[in-house]
Amino acid sequence: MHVVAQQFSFNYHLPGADGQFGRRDVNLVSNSNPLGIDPNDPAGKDDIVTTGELHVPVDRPVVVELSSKDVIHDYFVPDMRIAGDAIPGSLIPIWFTPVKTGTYEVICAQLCGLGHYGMKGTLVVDTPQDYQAWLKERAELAGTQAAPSSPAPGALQPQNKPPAPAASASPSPGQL
Ligand SMILES: [Cu+2]
Repeated sequence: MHVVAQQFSFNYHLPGADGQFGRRDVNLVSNSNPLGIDPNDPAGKDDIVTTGELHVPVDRPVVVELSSKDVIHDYFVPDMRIAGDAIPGSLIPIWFTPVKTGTYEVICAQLCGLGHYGMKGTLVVDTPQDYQAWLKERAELAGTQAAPSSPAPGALQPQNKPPAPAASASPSPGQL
């Protein structure tokens, strides 16, 4: 998945049933399209975009590509000792395998601005069944709404090149 940080939230982008991420273009970024997903790219039709709470299945490796739309943030899951900087213009791969179901706090671990204190999220580690149910629910939500329901800050001014699709991301086991 892609984790795209911004002042002051984490956006999540999952490839959907086809396993392919839709093309992203910084010129398409808007309040209703926080990741700039190209509506004309068939690969993006079933993509899942969400913010605030992310679900992952237990006992399966999760590969994340971190990036940022503005300043340097850091995706940090203290309970799992997982952290990685999200840097504008860079794609930072991290991976982890959650081994215990439950709800875990996500925080930003870089002092990224006035709203830094509120830049929190939730990572829910599901059983495989619960994860499938969550995916289905997100897909249904995406299908019934014209746009993802994630509020974006008014001062959003992306200045950096859009991140490329994650096809070639290969995490190294030593990198946490
Ligand atoms: Cu931050």
